[in-house]
Amino acid sequence: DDGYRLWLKYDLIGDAGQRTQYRAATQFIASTTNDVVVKTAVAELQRGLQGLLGQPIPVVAKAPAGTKRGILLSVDPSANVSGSSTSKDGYRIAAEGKNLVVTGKSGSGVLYGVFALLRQLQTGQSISALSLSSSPRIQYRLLNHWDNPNGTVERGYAGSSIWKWYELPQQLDPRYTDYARANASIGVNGVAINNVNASARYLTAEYIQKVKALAGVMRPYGIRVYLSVFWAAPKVIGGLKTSDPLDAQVKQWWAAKADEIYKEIPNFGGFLVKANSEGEPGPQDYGRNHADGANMLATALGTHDGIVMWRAFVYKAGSSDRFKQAYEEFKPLDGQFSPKVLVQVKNGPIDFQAREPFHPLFGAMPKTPLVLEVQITQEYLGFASHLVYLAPLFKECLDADTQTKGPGSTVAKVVDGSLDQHRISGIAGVANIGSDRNWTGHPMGQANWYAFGRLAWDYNLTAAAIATEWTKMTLTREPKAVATIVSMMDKSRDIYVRYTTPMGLHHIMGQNIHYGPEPWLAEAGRPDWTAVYYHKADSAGLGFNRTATGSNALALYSPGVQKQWGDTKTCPLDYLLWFHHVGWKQPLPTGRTLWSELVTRYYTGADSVTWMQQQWASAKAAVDPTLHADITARLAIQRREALWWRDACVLYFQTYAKQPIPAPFTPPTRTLAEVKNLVDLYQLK
Ligand code: BDP
Repeated sequence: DDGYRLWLKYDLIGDAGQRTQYRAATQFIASTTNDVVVKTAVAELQRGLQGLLGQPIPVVAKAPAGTKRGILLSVDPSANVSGSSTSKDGYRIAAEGKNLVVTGKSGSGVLYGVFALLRQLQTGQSISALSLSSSPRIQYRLLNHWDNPNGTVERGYAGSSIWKWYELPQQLDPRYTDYARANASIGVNGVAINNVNASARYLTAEYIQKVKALAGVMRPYGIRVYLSVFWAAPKVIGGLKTSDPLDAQVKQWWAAKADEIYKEIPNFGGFLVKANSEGEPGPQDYGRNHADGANMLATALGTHDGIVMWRAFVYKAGSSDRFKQAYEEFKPLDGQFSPKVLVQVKNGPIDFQAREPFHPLFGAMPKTPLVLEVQITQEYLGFASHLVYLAPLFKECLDADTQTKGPGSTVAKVVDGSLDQHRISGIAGVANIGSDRNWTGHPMGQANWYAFGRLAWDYNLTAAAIATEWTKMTLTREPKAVATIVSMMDKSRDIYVRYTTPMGLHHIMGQNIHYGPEPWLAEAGRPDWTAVYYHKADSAGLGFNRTATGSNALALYSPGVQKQWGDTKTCPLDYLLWFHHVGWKQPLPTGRTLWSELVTRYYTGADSVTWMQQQWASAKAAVDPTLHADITARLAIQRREALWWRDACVLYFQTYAKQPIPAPFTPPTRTLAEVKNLVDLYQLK
């Protein structure tokens, strides 16, 4: 198994009894509509059933009279579907007489219903008397590709870009279709195809033709294409002297550009913008603010059905605490954005660390729809070498209670628009997809793509339930192996945090490359790119004091959150060093001192990787041998690098704590100088 088929394997179901039952209920597919997405649904259902049941299923216009049982597909915009009443993507699957009827509120709804039905078969559920009804809670469910025109992928670890710009538009790699299928199967309905550090090239007439070709592949799967735009495009490719959003010519340039795009791509989704962030140009270059920029683009979209997703990932050099900067720039703009604008906010205030508190902007901008941006690609989570299942991380943010409108004001409710009654809502995942045959490099990275889509559709699903679905569809249906793999996946993110950044440590990774440990990093392009800026280790203790006696970033949260996190006695240990500078000898609720707890976590975290190796080994007989060997090898890398992290961090922090490694742990056999040298070698050009 080379992993190419992802979770859509459709291999013959092994259990003959089950196969017979499924076959009896799926003797035909009846569909009449000409909707292009429904046609996709029909083809997918046929393909899936043929594979799973080992026999061809005829497609007919009308359910035949008689005893034959089959599946009817239909579109009914007024269908009663549970969940969101406004979404057009909902579906219902219900038994009607002897048949099963999949009703979608639109063609896309039918397609999502078909994938849900196939999932039942793939995971071995009964389909007799099936009754399922579901609507996505979030309207815009996007992957963000950080892919460049030259085929590289920023922070991509699975080969190069899947988009072959030099071949487009004439040549369409069949992979584009498989990509669209995979996304549709988990409910993703939009893709921003290029890097937020955008090239202006995508807005040229030549590239619009290429984008159009991709949009044509995506459309039958209910997926719209979006572009990240380079703010200075009017200057760079438009020949204008300025990119000032209030300049009449600039406004006109963007409006004409939007018209040009929609003429070619009538279902174009809209623009994603990174502006005045990490050196990218933006409206502030002309003394304007983010709202001026975003609103100008929204106006340029005019009556076209498109949106602007404006990123809040900004941090100016020189301010006291990077944690606060996005909040300080964006909070005052709440209420000033046009209705077509959504502000896109990363899950945490710094930058996709292995664990962050939820971003303080969630709940703080009630008048603005906020898109939650998470990272599926494992930039700070071990690239494609470490097995880290990310659903627990995504859930931790979605479930976090901002308390801004009383208890239960979760990030999820901010994002789905229900807390503040927004008409539009969105979620974005930075893709981990590349040209590697198995798409994600690490075969288990596929589960993170899968989990993102499933949670974007329904954030109430549990991480374990999603892992179970994915494992059964992708790796094995042998019950004991499923349980073993799911438990390993479910714990993997916590394990990663323990051996890299326990108790709220953050941003202590290798410079630029963002891999491996470098807690001693003290010199960089700017202070907030170093590690010492964040951990603040000294002879007294460790951690960033963000309480009122420190940077007071805590004040950005609602009073209830401040109260809990502001006191070392009530602050969860997982967030402790995010908010407090804690004495090395301070006792913690675990009964250990800070130093001893820190060392314990590094050691037990690294040892848990050995546990993961054992778990994985025990599932060997139930998993395809090629796939099993691939993951076994990656786990060996992970174990080696967990020890690297452990040794680097305990030896370095020990120079401040000045205490021995507590029993029962054995001190590292290498010196700090030796471990530092490892990092230096890693970063050699
Ligand atoms: C950081 C990445 C950088 C991205 C940036 C962003 O290191 O490559 O461009 O996020 O989100 O995490 O804009």
